Amino acid sequence: MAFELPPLPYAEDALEPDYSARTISFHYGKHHKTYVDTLNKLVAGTDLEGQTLEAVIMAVAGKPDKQAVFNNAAQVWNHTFFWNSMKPGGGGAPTGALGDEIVVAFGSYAEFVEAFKAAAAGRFGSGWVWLVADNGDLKIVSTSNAEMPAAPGVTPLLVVDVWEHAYYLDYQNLRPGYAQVFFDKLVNWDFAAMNRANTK
Ligand code: MN3
Repeated sequence: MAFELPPLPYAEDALEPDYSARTISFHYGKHHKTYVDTLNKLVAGTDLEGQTLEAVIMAVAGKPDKQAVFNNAAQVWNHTFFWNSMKPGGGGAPTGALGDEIVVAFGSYAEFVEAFKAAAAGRFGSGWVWLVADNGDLKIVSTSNAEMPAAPGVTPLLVVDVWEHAYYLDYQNLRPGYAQVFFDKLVNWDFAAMNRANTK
């Protein structure tokens, strides 16, 4: 069975005005869809066909002759994770256990956001910035292009897409401003807290 573009967890205009329907129409409807379509073409007729997305990613990671498969499979996974990292009416400091952990790890929510913005600004070219649980410790990590945090004991909790296509229509070149709005208005802490709980 071919890979399918997962449904968006909200309507395309649900994050207006902070993340526009126009951006989502391209980012989800074109970019994310193209990764799915390309992946299906690349695995057709190979022993990867019919496997789960996660199994394909694990099977080809680190193999230079399978770089194109990895790039497209990882980008399918990363984008689905990104859509779930936002929600209508999101944003603001998290409450509960995850909120307490962020204060312990970063000093305050504001300091966490500043550190995340610095990681976003510091990612040269295209990539992703993640909040992860690293063997119990919360950390901010950034990855290049399609890469995801995959070290043993490292679990992604949420992600911000910092490819230009993720923010250029709404924020032009202002990547840190986009990251600020992500944490002020868009972030889905329920999703991050669920992912954190699953690591315990
Ligand atoms: Mn993207």
